[in-house]
Amino acid sequence: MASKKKNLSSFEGASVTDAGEMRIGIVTAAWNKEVTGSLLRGAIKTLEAEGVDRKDILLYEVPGSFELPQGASFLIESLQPDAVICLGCVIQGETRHFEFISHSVADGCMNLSLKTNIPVIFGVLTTDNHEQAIQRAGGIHGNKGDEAAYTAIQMVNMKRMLKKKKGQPS
Ligand code: RBF
Repeated sequence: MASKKKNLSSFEGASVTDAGEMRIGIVTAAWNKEVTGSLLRGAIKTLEAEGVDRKDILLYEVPGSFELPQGASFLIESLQPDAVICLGCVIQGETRHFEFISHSVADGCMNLSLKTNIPVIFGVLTTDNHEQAIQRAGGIHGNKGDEAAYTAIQMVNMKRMLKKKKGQPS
């Protein structure tokens, strides 16, 4: 369960600066669109509120969560954004697809981010049922799309700060 401290959409202590200079890609899975659409609206709203220009938010859709890492990879290769947010919703069903898909997407996002050194943010809900997903996409547990957007900005910020520091005498 998301505690208030862990819930970044209500985390005011985050040192978020300079988002006006950022280009952020968002790849959204079409599966469970009611949920992923809410995640997407939350992410866009947060990026804009933090100063990212609407034209610098690059929106793309893939069929399902399994395709998110490859969609993010295509986006990075073609458009070189500062970060990519992957949004999806995988709901536990009767089959083991849930685990295969969830693990593949998590590993895919991590591997891509380490390979490219571009933050690839894991904004994928993995829930037992539809109701739990709704509550994390603008319901009582906040909106994980907002959190993914804050995370993207914070990671780009960190990369830029360290890059600047590298050029300075210690
Ligand atoms: N994609 C999702 O984003 N969320 C799901 O809950 C989901 N469940 C799936 C269940 C089954 C049995 C299958 C075959 C696919 C599912 N997918 C789901 C789609 C998957 O991410 C991918 O788009 C397809 O498997 C095609 O590669």
